[in-house]
Amino acid sequence: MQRLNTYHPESGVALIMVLGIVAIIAVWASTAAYEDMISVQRIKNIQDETRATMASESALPLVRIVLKEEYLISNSPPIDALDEEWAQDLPPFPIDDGLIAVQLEDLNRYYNLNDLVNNQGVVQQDKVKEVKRLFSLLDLDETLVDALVDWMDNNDIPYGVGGAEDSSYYAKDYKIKNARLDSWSELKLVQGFDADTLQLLKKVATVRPSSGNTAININTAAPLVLRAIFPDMTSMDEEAFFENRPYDTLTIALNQQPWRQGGNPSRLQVASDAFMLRTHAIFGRANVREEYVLSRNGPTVTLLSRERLGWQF
Ligand SMILES: [Ca+2]
Ligand SMILES: [Ca+2]
Repeated sequence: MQRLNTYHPESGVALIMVLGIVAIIAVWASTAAYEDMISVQRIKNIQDETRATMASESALPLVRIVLKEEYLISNSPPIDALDEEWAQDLPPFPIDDGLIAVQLEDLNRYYNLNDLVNNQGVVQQDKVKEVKRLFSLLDLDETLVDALVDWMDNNDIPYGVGGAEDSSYYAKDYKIKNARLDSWSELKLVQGFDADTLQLLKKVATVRPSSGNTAININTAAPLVLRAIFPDMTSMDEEAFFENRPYDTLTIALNQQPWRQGGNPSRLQVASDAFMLRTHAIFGRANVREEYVLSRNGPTVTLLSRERLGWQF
């Protein structure tokens, strides 16, 4: 009679090996499935990011057409004002299964901080006075302007009481620039310019290529900008001036305004020649925000710069 349950050590080893192999296969299978899932998600993310970038880019030709048309139908001489079509807020609109938001504003409403120095990198005292007034109107420390002047001016001599030349940046992993700003985000590198300062400043100032005397459009000028240029202009004067916008000519706008004394109107205009296009495209988990700076010369619109503000998955 054959005995049941006879112990065979070889079959025990075989069983352990089989169990081991099964376990390894199970781990491999779950890892492979996980990696497949990651790969699929990665491809999906890349697709979403590409579609978001393309959606952002598609706003550019559209805005070129709007700006060109606006110029062609405008008065002669042309004016740009806040009641015109290009200046209206648009709600975000869907494209396929994504969403794009577009905002267009002229940059001539803001004070160009690059005007603080001239094309040779020498400080312009009249502009420093204006920018300090702007800081003061915003309740910001006006000695910050000294550090900004030093960031841009071509010498190593600290300017004013808040001056900060290269020696102030020894602890940083970058050196002082001694040249004009290339972008708004560069301001973060300047001593004393924290996030709160930039947030306030963004309401009145911009950073763009400068001739040293960047034009400001009185028809779109942001609150406080004209008051920085005209020290005698009160908040009530500003309110009254804004109520009567748009103005067809500077002569009409400034005629018999008592506050025009003491200010320099040489850079004021009634039209704009630079625009900022902001886009925000959302596709799946891709979130693309970009800023395009455009210049307009007559009906010709040229892209000056493009900056990606960040995206996330
Ligand atoms: Ca200096
Ligand atoms: Ca300097």
